[in-house]
Amino acid sequence: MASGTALIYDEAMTRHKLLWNDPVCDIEVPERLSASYEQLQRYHLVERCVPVPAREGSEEEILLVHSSEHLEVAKSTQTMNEEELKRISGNYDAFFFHPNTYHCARLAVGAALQLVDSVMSGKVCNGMALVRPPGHHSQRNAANGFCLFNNVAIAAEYAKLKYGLKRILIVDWDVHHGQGIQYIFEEDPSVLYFSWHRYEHQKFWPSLKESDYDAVGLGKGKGFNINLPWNKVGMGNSDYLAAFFHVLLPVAFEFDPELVLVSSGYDSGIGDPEGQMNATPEVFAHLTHFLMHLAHGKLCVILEGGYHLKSLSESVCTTVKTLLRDPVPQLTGEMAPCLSAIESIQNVRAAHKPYWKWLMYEDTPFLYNLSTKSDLPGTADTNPSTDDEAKITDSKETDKIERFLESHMKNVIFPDPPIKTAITAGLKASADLNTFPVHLHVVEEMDKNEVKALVSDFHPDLVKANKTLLSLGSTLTILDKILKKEVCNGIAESPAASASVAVALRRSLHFGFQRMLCIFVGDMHIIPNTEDGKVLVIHVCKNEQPGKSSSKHYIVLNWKEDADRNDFYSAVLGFILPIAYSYQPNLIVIAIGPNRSLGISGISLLFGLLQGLAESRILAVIEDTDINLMQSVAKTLAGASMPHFGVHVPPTQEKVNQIKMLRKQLQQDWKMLQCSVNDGI
Ligand code: Q9C
Ligand code: ZN
Repeated sequence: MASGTALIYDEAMTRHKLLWNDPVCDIEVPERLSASYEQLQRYHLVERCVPVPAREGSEEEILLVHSSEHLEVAKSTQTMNEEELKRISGNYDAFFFHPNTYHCARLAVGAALQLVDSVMSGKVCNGMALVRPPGHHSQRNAANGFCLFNNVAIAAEYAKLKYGLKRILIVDWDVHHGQGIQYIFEEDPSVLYFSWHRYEHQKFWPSLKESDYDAVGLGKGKGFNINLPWNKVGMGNSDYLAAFFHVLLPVAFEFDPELVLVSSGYDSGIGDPEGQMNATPEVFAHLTHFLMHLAHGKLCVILEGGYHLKSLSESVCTTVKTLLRDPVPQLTGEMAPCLSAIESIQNVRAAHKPYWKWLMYEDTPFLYNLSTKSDLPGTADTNPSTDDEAKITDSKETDKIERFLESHMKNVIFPDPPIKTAITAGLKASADLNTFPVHLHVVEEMDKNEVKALVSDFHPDLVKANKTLLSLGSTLTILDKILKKEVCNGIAESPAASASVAVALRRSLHFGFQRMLCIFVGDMHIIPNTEDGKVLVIHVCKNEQPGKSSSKHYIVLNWKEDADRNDFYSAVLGFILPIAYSYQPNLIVIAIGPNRSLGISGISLLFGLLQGLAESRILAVIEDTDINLMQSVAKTLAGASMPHFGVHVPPTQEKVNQIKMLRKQLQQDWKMLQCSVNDGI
């Protein structure tokens, strides 16, 4: 299984620039590329990546997407003088030619293809290409919106042709609609295109009817074009996460792509003069982390827009850091999507209900009367986001944003990469992890008397149960490594998981942790904790727990998964992750007990996705000794490879209803659960 992250950068792509005055185009500057690369150098990320050279895309490759007329026009600009360049640029909406433009655009195409080749050949697992000019607006026969050739669309066609791929996902998180990509794949069910974009009821460029949520694709391609229009500016971290939880990720898991391409524009980040959004650089780490769980981790990130140099380059860095599997930085501020975002999410879910099984039983009606519809254009500065960062944004004051980012990023990028996993020697041997090319930290079990001394502080009653006491050894040693930040995460075996967890929680509380998320999978007698609010319990169990129903800090999720029915992903994405992100834990404990109701792939997915939280601090306590389970959890936590999470099947109507009811009951407390405005707001 491939590991490693490719980085493609060629200084030659800075040689395309605007030669005359044009206030529309003057933000697309060469420094976008050089500043991003320099920031990667400063964080010592360049040296951790596999350098891959760019190359010129061939004419044949460009013709996979574009007309020969378009290619010839582009080619002819190489020898033009400034006057001719200016005249021909005027034929397009927001584009400028320079004598070097054609060469740079061919390098941008070739860089994207080199990245696809590096990932598909197994040379690396994922990677990023820093390219100019960008691509997603360009069309078969036209340059548009700073784009000449559609780098990402060509990469998708190339991957289909050269590697015979049948399913490619394109995620376009640029703040503009990549209408070029939409047009190219509109009728193609083998390419699923997702784009969110500033829309403001069609007031925002490119102001197209077909950028709205009801453009779902054409003919055989129906359902494979997903537009999520933002009708207000100021969208922030929680709005973007809600879009992933409630729209993109469930569809993407059902689609099961073989390769994921990102049209990676950072004009959707804070400070950008075009986007006027509020998302901070860390959010891109989370978005990247989620996408790494698809297509066995085969992820190609290709630069599009991004015009605030500081915001752009910091976001590029959080993306690359995540591709390299460093811990994902914690988000700050209240986690709750704004009303306008929820309305957009509800509408796109309603539009796609006919095409995706996961939505089949959801009753999400269209909202015809949007609360934001009456907004006058230009009053856009009112900030709908509830993020506490929101206050910072004032579109004009980019210096202020620069200073904000300067101090903000100091708290975000922490110097102790990469993820290290603690296990005991016995576990390492029994799960056959010896040939495991990752950072395993083998620990000695704690001495029995030491355990006794520790436990008597917290749970004197447990000291009497000698057998239980013995089993706490590995849990406590591993927890201590996590608390002392010697490792990120770890796996403990314990024949008495729930007792081990109770002790671990008390110890972590004592250590100063304020919010601990504790997920129990299987039949376990959960020892109740007294410190309400500091522990959030989610119990995933086969059978109803008599006398227990869900409350704010104790959530019961009855879930029965047969061996051949992998439907837990819908509960993870639509329920557990939103709650976990609302809570923002600083430690996660996952206990796997007997008679568990989930398959190995469901459990691994849980571990994988929750790693985005609590700076990846996860303690796994596993009661049964299923070697395959141990191995899979160890691999997921240590990030050796992206395990295959199995083929995902849509949930039954019964399960959908169950989640819907829980969502209704809990969304007041856990706001990231909201995906429609009718139920309960
Ligand atoms: N009044 C990318 O981010 N704005 N392109 C045109 C016309 C063009 C953005 C405004 C913005 C293009 C790749
Ligand atoms: Zn853009």
